[in-house]
Amino acid sequence: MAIPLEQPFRTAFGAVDTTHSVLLCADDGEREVWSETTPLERPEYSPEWAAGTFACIRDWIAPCILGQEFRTPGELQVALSRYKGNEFAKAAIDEAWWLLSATAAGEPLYRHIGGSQDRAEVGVAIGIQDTLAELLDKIRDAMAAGARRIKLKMAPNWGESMLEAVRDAFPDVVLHVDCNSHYRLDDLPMFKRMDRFNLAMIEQPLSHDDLLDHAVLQRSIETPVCLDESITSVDRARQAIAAGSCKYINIKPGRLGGITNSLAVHNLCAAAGIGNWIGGMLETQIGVAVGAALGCLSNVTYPSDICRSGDFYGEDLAAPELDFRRGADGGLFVVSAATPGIMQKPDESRLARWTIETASAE
Ligand code: OSB
Ligand code: MG
Repeated sequence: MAIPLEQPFRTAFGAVDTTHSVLLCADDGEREVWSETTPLERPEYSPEWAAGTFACIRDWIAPCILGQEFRTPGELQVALSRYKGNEFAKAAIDEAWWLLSATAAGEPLYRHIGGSQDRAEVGVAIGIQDTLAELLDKIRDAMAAGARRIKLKMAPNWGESMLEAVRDAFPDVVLHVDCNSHYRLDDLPMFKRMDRFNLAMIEQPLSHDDLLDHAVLQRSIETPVCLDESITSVDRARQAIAAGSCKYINIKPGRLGGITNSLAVHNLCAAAGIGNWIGGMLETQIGVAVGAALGCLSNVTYPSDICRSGDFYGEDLAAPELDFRRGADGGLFVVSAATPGIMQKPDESRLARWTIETASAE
């Protein structure tokens, strides 16, 4: 699928104006579910990209699991482990397994995966803007709409002086930056200076596949480091914790190969005193609903990037919209306790309009 965004989303790796997403419709003979995985069009965030993810599912992963029985998520993981990497591709299958399992059990997804409450706190992520005035307006709007924290994309020319202006205007807002792996250890003096901004964390400052340089950085600064891109498996999370690479790990089910690994990383972090929150990849309301279910887990201690449809889309592929609460006790999604699995499904006409390529088991 290629789904147009209302406005381009600019980050250190470039501007995204269309979400490239793979939608999977899975059927266990009795029920049908839809899952979504959104690696982006180009391999700019991670080594995966949507057309490659689609081909990987079509040519390798689907043939290896179709028609077989997987009674536990662990059995499915064993089958998927035959192929290396390609976590976004595996995520579509693993999420479908969990949605079928939740639907068969008659349980909402958040409860089926062990969520401790039916709500998930959220913040807003704001991309690189043309001017500081536009950025300050967007922060003001996001706070007024109930955001519990603000995340700003950071890049060369959109760094310390941008943060200086934001902190002048909003001294007390809970704030963090996301560097999308742009910097290197040579930039250590800048990260040391950034302690003065009292940021809640710095997300993925160094290389997308690094753990060790992040450990050096975390030892040298006060501000917590949060890893995103680097945490592509349960083993990588364990190694990051052991090395002291971060104080937070953001959980993205796509990047981690699905819900099974997301739960394992969550539990490892809870045991180690590492905070979690749920990341976003410009998903439609299907992916957002899965993120919101994960956002109900007990070790999600910081507001998540779970976006409202209108944050990025003029028209969303999927409906209904999740239930967002504003106001003093707001800034959170209340997930549906009434529907087994998740409520969200693609709209047929939008599905037809935005589909690039399809493949089916028959
Ligand atoms: O690094 O978290 C990221 C979007 C696309 C790719 C990578 C990232 C993002 C976001 C989106 O930051 C934030 C959101 O969904 O609210
Ligand atoms: Mg990130």
